[in-house]
Amino acid sequence: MTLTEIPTKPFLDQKPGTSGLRKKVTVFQQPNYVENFVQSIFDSVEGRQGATLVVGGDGRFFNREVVQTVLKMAAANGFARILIGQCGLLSTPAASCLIRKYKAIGGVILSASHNPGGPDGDFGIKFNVSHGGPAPETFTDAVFKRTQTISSYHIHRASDIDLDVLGETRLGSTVVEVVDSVADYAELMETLVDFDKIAALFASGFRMRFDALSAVTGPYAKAILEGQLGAPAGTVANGEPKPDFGGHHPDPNPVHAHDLMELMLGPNAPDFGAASDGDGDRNMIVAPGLFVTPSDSLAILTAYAHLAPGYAKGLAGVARSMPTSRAADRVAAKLGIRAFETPTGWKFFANLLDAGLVTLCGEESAGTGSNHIREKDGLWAVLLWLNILAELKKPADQVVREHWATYGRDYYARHDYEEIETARADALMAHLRAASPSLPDKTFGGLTVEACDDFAYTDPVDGSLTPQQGIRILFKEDARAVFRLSGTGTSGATLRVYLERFEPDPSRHDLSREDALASVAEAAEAIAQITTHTGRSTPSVIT
Ligand code: G16
Repeated sequence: MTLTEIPTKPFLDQKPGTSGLRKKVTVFQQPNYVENFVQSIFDSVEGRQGATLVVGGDGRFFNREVVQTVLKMAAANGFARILIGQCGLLSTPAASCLIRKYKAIGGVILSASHNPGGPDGDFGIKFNVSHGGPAPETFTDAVFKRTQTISSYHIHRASDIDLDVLGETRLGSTVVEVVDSVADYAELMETLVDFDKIAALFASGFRMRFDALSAVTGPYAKAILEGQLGAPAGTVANGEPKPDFGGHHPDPNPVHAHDLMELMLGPNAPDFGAASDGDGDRNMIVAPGLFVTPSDSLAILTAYAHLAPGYAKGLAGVARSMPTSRAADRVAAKLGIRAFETPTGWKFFANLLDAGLVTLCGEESAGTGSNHIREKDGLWAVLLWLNILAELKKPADQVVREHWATYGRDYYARHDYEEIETARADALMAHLRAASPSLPDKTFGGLTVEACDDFAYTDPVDGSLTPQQGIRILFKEDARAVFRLSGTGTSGATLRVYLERFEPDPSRHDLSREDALASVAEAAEAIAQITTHTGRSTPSVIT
């Protein structure tokens, strides 16, 4: 084994997005590409000499190869100890859990989250810092700067580590420990939700389907739901992680988790349905006959979290990303706790969680989490739902309907226009920004604009300002349209249009989402001229 310094040169033409570097697999396969990015990360980690590092990925195509590279480079860069999930697997929440529990300086997580996998799919690398959450902008900026000047990287020339066998080996003076990917995470879950109550629920005949979409959550869901909680074998569908996710697009929404939707909306629906994404941080909840929007799920968890042991003392507050519906705010107001609206991106929750200002947080993009780690956590959300259902002893769809009856219903939909030309997407946003000041009091699609702005966020903890996070248009009819460009796509631009309308009247809680939101969609089109700008008359995906 030899320690080598390999000359290289700058390689990145664009700043990484909200969740690290995400590109096509073929881009990552270019000579030195992975090595350059990993070295740029390591060069930016202050205090890495002698520190512990967590490494793992979601098992997608190229995971195993990149894990070996990261291990050999971490050893050559002075880390004293590396914890790597068995078979190179760690869900994003499990990685966050390990970083915190073993006081690691951070973790390298290999994932492109909900993006498709396989040789023609996507790959990604992100760095989470010592609190277990995504690196803040200051760190990612430093990494990007480094990618512009990099001239060499360090690597141990050694044979591959056996990732399948638990235990310790050495790379030079660095200890590499292959750890059980599930055990520490499962132990943490047991401190938060009542496993006995959930086990009793399953023992009473309660049935669920958890669709892991052939991604990383399968082993976690099988071990916890079927293993520890006694759910019948087969409760977890598509539970084997596959490099191409078995052809699934591992984004837990009604479009991509269509098998689960069909089952839950059909005559033989079990009592509860759930799905998770590529790296296990997102979740989808489906009641029999009823898709629960992520925004409603956050609101319902906020209302009932105190029923689970980890939250029995009540919540400090709740945070949601700006495009997430305002359903959680209504619950916070009733509970008398604080509610925060942050830009899209989990990293914005970290300061609020660290400062103890919030206990729960969530996003319309199917992320829900709490102060137990610093990432969103798909399986945790499912377990908290199960705990609540076990306590309330009511069917899941009844819980949702009663919630609407109490707080009103926030009809919600997201229209995505994928892979549009970046210049056209930028032109649409520029048009909106320019038009914004003249919109108030004008009527579109029967709705009158009350106010509009380009969302800017001042972090209440460190005072930092994050401008231009999306155009919010508020209508006098208690409706809202939000426009922003995705930060996680890998080709062209994705325009997201978020439509929302509040309905307090319970006799109008059974409209279809299309009907309820028709006027908001019409107003959004009239204001933004989506068809003209994108050349598309319909969205690529509606969730
Ligand atoms: C990432 C962030 C999330 C954020 C999402 C937004 O999710 O971690 O906090 O909501 O991106 O995606 P977009 O910019 O495409 O709307 P993930 O699950 O991809 O890591």
